[in-house]
Amino acid sequence: MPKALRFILGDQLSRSIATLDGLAPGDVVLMAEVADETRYVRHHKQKIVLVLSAMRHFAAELREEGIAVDYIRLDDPESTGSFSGELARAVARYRPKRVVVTEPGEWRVREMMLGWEAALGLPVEIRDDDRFFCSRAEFARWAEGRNGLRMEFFYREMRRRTGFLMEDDAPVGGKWNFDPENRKALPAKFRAPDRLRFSPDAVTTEVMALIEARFPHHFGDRAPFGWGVTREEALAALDAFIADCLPSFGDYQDAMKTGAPFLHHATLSPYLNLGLLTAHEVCVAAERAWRAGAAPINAVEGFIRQILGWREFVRGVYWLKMPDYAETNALHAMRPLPCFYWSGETRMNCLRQVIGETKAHAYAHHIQRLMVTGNFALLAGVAPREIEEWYLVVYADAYEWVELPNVHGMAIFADGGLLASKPYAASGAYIDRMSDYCKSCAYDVKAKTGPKACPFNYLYWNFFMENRERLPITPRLAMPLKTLDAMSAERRHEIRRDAAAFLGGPEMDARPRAGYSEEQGRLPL
Ligand code: FAD
Ligand code: DLZ
Ligand code: SF4
Repeated sequence: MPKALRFILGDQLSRSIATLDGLAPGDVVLMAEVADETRYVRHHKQKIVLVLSAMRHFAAELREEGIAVDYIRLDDPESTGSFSGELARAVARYRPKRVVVTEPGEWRVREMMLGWEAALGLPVEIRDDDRFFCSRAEFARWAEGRNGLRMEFFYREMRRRTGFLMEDDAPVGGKWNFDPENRKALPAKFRAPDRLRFSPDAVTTEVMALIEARFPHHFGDRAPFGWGVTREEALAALDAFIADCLPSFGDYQDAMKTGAPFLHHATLSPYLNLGLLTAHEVCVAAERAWRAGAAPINAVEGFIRQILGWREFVRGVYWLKMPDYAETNALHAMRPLPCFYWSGETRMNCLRQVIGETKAHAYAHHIQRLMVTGNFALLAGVAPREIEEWYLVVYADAYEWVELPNVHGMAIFADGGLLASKPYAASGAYIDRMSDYCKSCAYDVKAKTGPKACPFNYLYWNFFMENRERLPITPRLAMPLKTLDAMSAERRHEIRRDAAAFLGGPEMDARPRAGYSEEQGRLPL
């Protein structure tokens, strides 16, 4: 009889996971591919392949160490299809004295976990997930008594606490934030760095065939699949990023270019979120590059801020505010998600490019997510649940703890300003400045109204007219609101007219089109 049954979930693939602390001879590790997790949303095919292949490799590595692993595969005919069901079956098989788990990344799974002790009739120890710099309790203490939660202040606290990029008690280079030096447009003759991609091995190829057979209608292309599925590959991806991309990461952080989906971005989020890399080792590698003179401070500070700041901050907000957080809808957004989010078929070239790359790679970088697909959903007033589900489906790195605050709070302002001080609303001019998309678009980015005008232009002003009373009073919105107030009645009328025509027109069709199967969309299971 094992003393402990240790249950490791699909995004807990770290050898240092708390579940394995104190592992003793005779203990059994349980891992389970379960149907419920593969379809609680219709994940991108590459996301499921990545998770299941990484799980299989992780189990094999534990076994090589001599650890007893009971691994349930998706096609196991006896499988109950759920975490709770598979744990109950394993408890019946092994009759352990206790179950050990680490807290999960999603509220819905935590609710499940809290019921296990009573359902199984034995102790279930839920351990803190110590792979983060800031525990849930520490974040709650930091947030207590604060009027607004602002990432920048949290980040400074984390820099002090961890010592990253600090000299004594001061930030290196004399500033906390080097963003003013970042975010340049790409030079005309720019060539994106070559990126390390991984060929599917036998395990991944087997999972790809399984996923194609079981989920042929899920969103996204199954191939080419270039993600790493082991810790060794994730470490190679980290090394390649530090050497080839980090030096220019800051400069081109906000740039977008047709045919260059990854640019200088890390593409490490799927590995971080699965547990194949730790946030700590990624930040250490970046700081080491700066100290060795291999990358400038604006790049390294900008990169570390994303991980030590934003990633920890959104997780803190998620656990502090759930479950009510997901229910807020501060801007009363009610529109269904247009069909083109699934098909990519739209005349708006920026959206067509970003959705196309998302289908091809289960990836888009931050500015594409925030300022193209997110910005459009914000301006068009897409209902929070509809757009949140899309983001949870389509990206290889999407788990609710990180997806929800980024979409609900940052992209669509549905939390009314808890996470961001103002909505990230932008007109076509921003997209034109940061990308080459507008040059090949059916719409004219310079035209403000009329049938050829870029929809982002009139939707932007329509957004401020529609939401003026719901927006926070902040100096950061002073400029657009001043311009709006000075706008003539005639121009306001034109904007409202064009916005209404567009929002009621064919681009916004939310019904599946001819040749576009309902199965491909987010429609109920
Ligand atoms: P880089 O740009 O190279 O950044 C480095 C690392 O910083 C990332 O790997 C990531 O771990 C971290 N990071 C950067 N920004 C954020 C952020 N805002 N929140 C959390 N971590 C951050 N990230 C996810 O991991 N999962 C999601 O489901 C997700 N959904 C998003 C939805 C929207 C609408 C927006 C605006 C952002 C979302 N992000 C999400 C954050 C960010 O866009 C991705 O982490 C990033 O694009 C991943 O690519 P990268 O590894 O190349 O990142
Ligand atoms: C995302 C995912 C998928 C697609 N499949 C599995 C699975 O079969 N088994 C598993 O343990 N985990 C899977 N996951 C990751 C879980 O959804 C994730 O652990 C929870 O959402 C908690 O964050
Ligand atoms: Fe997008 Fe407008 Fe530019 Fe077209 S013109 S690519 S719709 S921003």
